[in-house]
Order: sequence, then structure tokens, then C-alpha cells
Amino acid sequence: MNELIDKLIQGKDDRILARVLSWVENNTEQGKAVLQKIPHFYPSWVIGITGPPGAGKSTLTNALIQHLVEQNKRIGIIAVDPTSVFTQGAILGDRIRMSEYFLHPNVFIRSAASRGNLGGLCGSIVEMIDVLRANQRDVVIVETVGVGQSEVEIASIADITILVLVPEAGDDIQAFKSGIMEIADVFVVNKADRVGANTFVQNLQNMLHLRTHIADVPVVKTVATKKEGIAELWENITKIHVHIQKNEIKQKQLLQQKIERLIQKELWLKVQQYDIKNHIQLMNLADLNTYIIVDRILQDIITKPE
Ligand SMILES: Nc1nc2c(ncn2[C@@H]2O[C@H](COP(=O)(O)OP(=O)(O)O)[C@@H](O)[C@H]2O)c(=O)[nH]1
Ligand SMILES: [Mg+2]
Repeated sequence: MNELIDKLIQGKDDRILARVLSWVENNTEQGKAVLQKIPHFYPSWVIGITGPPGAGKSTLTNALIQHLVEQNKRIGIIAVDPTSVFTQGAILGDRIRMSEYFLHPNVFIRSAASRGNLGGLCGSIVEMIDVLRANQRDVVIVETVGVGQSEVEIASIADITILVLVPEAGDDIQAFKSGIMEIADVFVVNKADRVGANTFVQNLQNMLHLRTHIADVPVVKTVATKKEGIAELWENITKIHVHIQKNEIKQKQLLQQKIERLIQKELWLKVQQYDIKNHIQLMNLADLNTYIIVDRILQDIITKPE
């Protein structure tokens, strides 16, 4: 085990990394043991990229990878998106474009099941990010498709969350649920080569100004397919990161959310192991009080030794 952890930390053997990622993704005891034995987690920048399907998240990630590879950074990507071109690109063009980085020695790309056992974002995303951190990745990018709760969830996990929008969103912008707008540390208006991009950016900025608490969130225009705007995006990310490093409150908040998430998951795994069905079979329906049963099961789960 120690040898394996040494290798993981040295970051030279991607097969070891892949193996450990599978362990934590499948909630194995080995995975947990590795995570508990990591002596020091590398201070990777964890960046979440979210937004509606087709907004260009994968293309943007790809452009970011190029930008970072040129700076000699080690990068880890987790694509929590069943349709991601990183994992099963049906479009040949995308596949060809990705392959250059699939093989790059400083890039590791991994897909993750989008549905975790809690029903939201991949159940082991926190652990997978930590494995990549242990593996000394300078930047860890998590691409999540922005449907349902996942974009809000990613903001509680990533240091910096990028919300990718496109000019086609047009007037819908008024209808965006506040929760979605509030999670972004950076707005990207991608496909800025499309008609209406400038108007859209203007409308977005106007809307942000009305919401004073998010008025300062930067808006960056990109054309991901042409890798335009990427340097500016990275500059903004860097600025925010510097800010976060100084912000102990935000760091502790992230830590709290992480701990809560992990506890929630551990408890849920235990609930699933607990044979509730059988428990109920033994009861007499007539004198069954749901709340007492819940309380009793919880007591059992918490006090039960491993
Ligand atoms: N015109 C234009 N098309 C883009 C741009 N970025 C991405 N696309 C295209 O939009 C489509 C969806 O991109 P993809 O990255 O898979 O979106 P995702 O679902 O958000 O990951 C692909 O056909 C891309 O080539 C852009 O900046 N301009
Ligand atoms: Mg994608």
C-alpha cells in the first residue's frame, strides 16, 4: 500500500492513478485507505465548468488544457457528463481534437458516472478530485453538464466555478433561476463569434448590476473553437484564486461543505447496507410508527461498529 501511495504522489504512473480513481469511485475500502494515508494533498486549483448542454464546455476545457500545457502545468480532468466528447464523443471532429491531449504526459482525462448514489453529481467526485490532488495535478477541471442541481453542487466543491453561457440564451437570461447565476465566480459567454454576442454580454452585465451582490463577477467572451479569450479567462481565474487564497472564510466554507458531503455519503452508504426491507418485514403494521423506526435505524447505523 505504501509503495502504491508513493507512486501516486510521484505522479509518474497514470495506471496507478487510474486504479486508485476506480477504487474511490466504487467506494472500496482500498480507496478509503489510500485517501486516509495521503500525507499531504497538493494545493491544486479545482475549477468547475458548468452550463447548458452544447454551450461549449468541453471545447472550452480543451482550449484551457492547451493554455495550461503550454505553461507546463500538470492537469487532471473529470468529465461528469455522459455526453462529453472527452469520453464518448460521437462527433469525429471532437474525438480527433481531444486525442492530442489524451496522450499528453501532463494531462489525465477521466469520465465519471453522472449519477451518484445520492442522486446528484457523481457520488465520489470529492474523492476523485482529492486523488488527482494527491497525484500533484496543478489544475483539476471538473466539467459538469448544467442540468438540475449539478451546477449548484459543483460550486460547493470547486474553488472556482465557471458558468458557460451562449448568445443563443438570449432573453432567457431574465428567466435564469437566481441560484444558478449566484454560483458563478466567472461567467463565460462562449460562441462569441455568433450574432448577438455583444448584445447578450451587455444584457448579462446589466442584469448582474441589478443584483449588487454579484455585480463584480467577471464576464469573459470566448470562442472556444478558435481558442480565443482563453488567456483572458485564465487571467481572471488567477485573480480569483489569489483572492480565495487570502479568504479564510471561503476556504473554511468549502471545507465544511466537503465534510458535510462526505458524511452524507458515508451515512447513505450505511443506510443502503442496512436491510430496511427485512427490518420492516418483522414488524406489525398496525403498531408501526414511521418516525420511531427512522430514529431506531439511525441509532443502529451510527452505533454499529465497522
Ligand atoms: N461557433 C462556435 N461553436 C462552438 C464554440 N465552442 C464550441 N462550439 C461547438 O459547439 C458544439 C458543442 O460543444 P461542446 O464543447 O461539446 O459543448 P458542451 O456540451 O457544453 O460540452 C460543438 O459542435 C462545438 O464545436 C464557439 O466558440 N463557437
Ligand atoms: Mg461536454
